Amino acid sequence: MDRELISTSKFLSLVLRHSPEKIGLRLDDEGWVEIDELLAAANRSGRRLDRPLLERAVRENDKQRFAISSDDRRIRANQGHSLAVDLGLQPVEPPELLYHGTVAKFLDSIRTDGLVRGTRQYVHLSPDLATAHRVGQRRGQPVIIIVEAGQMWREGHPFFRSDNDVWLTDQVSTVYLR
Ligand code: HQG
Repeated sequence: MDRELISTSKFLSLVLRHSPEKIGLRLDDEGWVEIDELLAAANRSGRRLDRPLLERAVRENDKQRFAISSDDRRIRANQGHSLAVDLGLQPVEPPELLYHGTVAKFLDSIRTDGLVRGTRQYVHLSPDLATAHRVGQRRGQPVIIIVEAGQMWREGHPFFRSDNDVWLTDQVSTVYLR
């Protein structure tokens, strides 16, 4: 992604995951917003954004963070929300192991409390080591935690997979961490 797309992706993440009210928007219960309304609100707030740029930011997004509705009128974030939105995801059996990228300074707390979702709606888990590595790297030297997701599932913990292949669950107790 070039700089303009990265900046646009960050703006869309802020508005579509966390703080739509910052530009005077409201998401519907499923996290969608009308694209025309989003463009108008963005421009009113001083953000230059038009439909072609928005479409590039969705299409060329490195993590496919956003989705446009099938009628081309609405947009939402695929995951990462702190707002309570219903993504309509059905529980799905995860692979035996999933991965969580973090940094050393959180480990003591994670060993005590397990993985907690913090401000986000879910704990986010990666399907492979390389992805978890990239997630951890956002905060410094990455540390990877292995999650016994299959065992969790068999013991009744729901898992969801977002449209961009991020695994989501409510929390991970220490007994499932390696
Ligand atoms: C840590 C990005 C202390 C956790 C990524 C993480 C992902 C604890 C941080 C997505 C803890 C939360 C989510 C505990 C967890 N004590 N710290 N008990 N349990 N933590 O950003 O998973 O680029 O909310 O390890 O790629 O890092 O935004 O979650 O370090 O997919 O699309 O608390 O966000 O995607 O941080 O990242 P975050 P995350 P995007």
